[in-house]
Amino acid sequence: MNPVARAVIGSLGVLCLASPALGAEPKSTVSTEAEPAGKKGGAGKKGGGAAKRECYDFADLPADSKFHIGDSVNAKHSVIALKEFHVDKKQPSGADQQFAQVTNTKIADGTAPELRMYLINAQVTPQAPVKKVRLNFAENLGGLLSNLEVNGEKHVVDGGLLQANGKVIGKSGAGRAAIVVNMTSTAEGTGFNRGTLELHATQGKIETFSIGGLQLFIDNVCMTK
Ligand SMILES: [Ca+2]
Repeated sequence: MNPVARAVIGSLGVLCLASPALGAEPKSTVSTEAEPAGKKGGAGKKGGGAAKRECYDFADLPADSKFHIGDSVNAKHSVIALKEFHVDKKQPSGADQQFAQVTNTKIADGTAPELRMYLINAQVTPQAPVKKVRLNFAENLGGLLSNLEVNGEKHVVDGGLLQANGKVIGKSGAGRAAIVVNMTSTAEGTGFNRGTLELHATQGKIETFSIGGLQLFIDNVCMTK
């Protein structure tokens, strides 16, 4: 675990919010897998230097678990800290009801459960800095306002996460990352736009990243060292 993650845990002291079973590393919850074949030519190799992708799918958290600003979640390969959402760069939302909740749904096109966020940010600190991040998201058309952060550089994204596609963000001392957003389906009858968000380090590595929204679902948070 890197010092940043340790500091987060130490300062919050709520590593295992849900149950002691969180430490049991249920197999269904996390996975470590090789990058898809063709990317590095090393799929399936173990310990041979091939890039490993580690994913978290929220399956070890009890349904309906609710988290608020200041809480943190042990996500096996990372720590997820719940942080204040900003409506613009200098203005926190200040809402009373901001929360994140484990819901038994798959609105983000992942596997139930997933994490629903309402006016809150999930800041992910990988155990060790990573080169690439990929996650599923679904954003509610009723309020297309999002926050993104890489290595401490925060951005407010208005009009849907697709607006951030192609941007490069991140404090240069730690590293910067290019944002790649692919929309996989539109709101057609559901009220949600769905897609994947990727971060590709262009300089240094990704030490922290955040995503949040007015009403945003995320799942399958995958990271490649
Ligand atoms: Ca899931």
